[in-house]
Amino acid sequence: MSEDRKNENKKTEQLQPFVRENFGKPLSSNEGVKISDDENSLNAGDRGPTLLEDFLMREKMTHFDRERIPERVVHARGYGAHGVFQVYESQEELTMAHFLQDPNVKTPVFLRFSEVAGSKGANETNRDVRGFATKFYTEEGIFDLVGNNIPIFFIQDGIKFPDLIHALKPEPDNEIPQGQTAHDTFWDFITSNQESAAMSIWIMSDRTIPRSFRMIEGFGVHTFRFVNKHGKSRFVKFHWKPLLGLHSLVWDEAQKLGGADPDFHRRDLWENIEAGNFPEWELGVQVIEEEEEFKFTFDILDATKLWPEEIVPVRIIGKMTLNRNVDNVFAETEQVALHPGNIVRGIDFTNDPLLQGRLFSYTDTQVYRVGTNFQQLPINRPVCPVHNNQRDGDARYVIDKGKVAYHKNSLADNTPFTVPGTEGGFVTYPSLVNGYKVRATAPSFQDHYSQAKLFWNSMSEVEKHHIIDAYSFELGKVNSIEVRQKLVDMLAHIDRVLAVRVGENLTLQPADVPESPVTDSSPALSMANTRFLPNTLKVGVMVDEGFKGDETRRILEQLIRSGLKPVIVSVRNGMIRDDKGEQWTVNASFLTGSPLLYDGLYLVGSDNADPYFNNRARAFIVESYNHFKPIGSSPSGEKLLRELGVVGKPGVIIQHSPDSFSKEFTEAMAKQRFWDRY
Ligand code: HDE
Repeated sequence: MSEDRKNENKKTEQLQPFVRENFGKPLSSNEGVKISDDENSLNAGDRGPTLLEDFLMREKMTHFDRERIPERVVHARGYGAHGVFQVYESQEELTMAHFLQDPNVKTPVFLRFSEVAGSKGANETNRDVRGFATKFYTEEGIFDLVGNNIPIFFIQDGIKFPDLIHALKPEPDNEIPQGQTAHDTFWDFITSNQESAAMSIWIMSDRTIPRSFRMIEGFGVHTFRFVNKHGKSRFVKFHWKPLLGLHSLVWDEAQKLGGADPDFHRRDLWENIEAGNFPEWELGVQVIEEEEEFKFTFDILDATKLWPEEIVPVRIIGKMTLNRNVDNVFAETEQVALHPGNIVRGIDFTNDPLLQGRLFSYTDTQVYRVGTNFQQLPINRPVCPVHNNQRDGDARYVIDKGKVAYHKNSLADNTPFTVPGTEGGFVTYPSLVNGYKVRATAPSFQDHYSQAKLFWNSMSEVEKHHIIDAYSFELGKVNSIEVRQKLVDMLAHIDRVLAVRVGENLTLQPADVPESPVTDSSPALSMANTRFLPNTLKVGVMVDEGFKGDETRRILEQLIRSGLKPVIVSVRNGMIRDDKGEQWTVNASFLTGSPLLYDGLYLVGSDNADPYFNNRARAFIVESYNHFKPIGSSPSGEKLLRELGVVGKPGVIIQHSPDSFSKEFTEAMAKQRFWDRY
């Protein structure tokens, strides 16, 4: 086996001793005693009381009673998968990080996506920032890039994080609403902390209602450092760009999906990895030279600011592929302990005050939530050797040999020994720090509206419309008129038109305040400029008894070849016959399926479709049409589309010849939404 292959398999192999296969094995207690009866407690007589000596029942119950660990305070709802990362070419000019040197090295990764606000059981399609947290198991230790799908953050100093989260979470008196920002305390916090202005407009954009985890961007958010082997440091920001492009749901769809499939995102990720459609992201870096730190109109250490790609280009340096689902969600996804403080040689921190706050919080939370020895759990263990003098603590797994557990010693030749920086030891970059001890925000952190305006200027008309609707929805759910007014006034600092349009929906006038003078835009921020592909999009194919089998098969084969995933939908689950009497498997009935679950519909129908079929197909089409999705139809279904008055509308494609239909329909699916329908 080649060296690279060994490297790639290391994490998988390392997990193997911990993976227990229970299938076909005898039942035993945790102490290894084989169990003869697991359905009856030990009772005094078959109608008598249970005996305290029933050690098997007591073991089962005490373990069950402790099955939950505290959920994460934030990002509780999450889902993860394993994969690999590979750099395209050596980055030694920039960094000595081992995993960024050799394009042949495949570094194992674990990626956990999450929602910030919702608790562990929340709907997955709520409007929310998504966590995008990657653990790299490098040869020189663990590097965690614990980011979000939005490049900036709400606040500038970590000390405000508990306040933000208290305002964001369900209100404590009635614990309403779950996993949502549309309530008084959240918007009270935003409007009382104007540094959140730019983040507020990002979260009102379509980015917070993604179509799929596979179609979101990831950002490290903070400014880190890259340090090369000559000790030269540069400022760096990390980006993840999805190869499937950046795509979102529409708001009405996202809300309804909460009911149709609360597990929409995890199901999508799980199913695609199981089917071998491995999601991929390219890693990009923006780099600023040390000497250029003060060259920009924004402070590069302020986490409420991004570095526009048009000013500081993103260099693509490698690719991550997710290729394996977990074996057990609790053991892996729930127990994974990510921490922005986990860095390796070649990467270092900056004085970004938000990052500094995070460096304390994450280990603290892991020790409380998972336990002192959380780093020894299989999902958290590095792939390289670990030797030190830390000992004991609850649930210690590793058995350290020998009597010496201290540095410096002579009894064990002073081992484990320290490693100088020149030989691979971690050495902190010696950045200069001087100043008075103060509790203060830098004056260069005070501009809160320029980048909010930049984002607004960069949006397409459709995106602007969605942002106005989103603010109007959220504020409409806020009871306090004062808070509503404060938000409309905050928007007036960003853009007058935005403030007036939101204000109109709430019968409020924006205050007369100075508007940001920024006229620039950053095309890279608009989702309209992403890539559009048909790959892995789902087509609901509605068929009724006696449908044209040969023609449908030919079309579906062409759709599948172009990457689409047909789902056969019909009146009932099980099987259905075509016009030749051949049996087809039905994947979903009108009852178990939903137009919300498909990216487009193809109405095959049949020449003699029954009234119930037509009735349900009509409802599916109306819903998909209202969500701007492509709709295709065979000649048998055309009559129904005519009745609905949608023939000739954008993205509605009637089949004249099977081949040209497949091509046209695939193109429409790749486009995904037809905003010009109304
Ligand atoms: Fe976090 N954050 N955070 N955060 N965060 C946690 O750590 C915290 C911040 C992010 O999939 C917690 O293990 C503070 C920014 C992700 O397991 C906790 C501050 C960004 C995840 C915590 C921030 C994030 C977390 C909860 C302000 C984007 C989920 C449980 C200084 C760059 C990781 C845990 C996973 C999780 C604290 C700000 C992203 C409580 C104090 C900025 C993706 O430690």
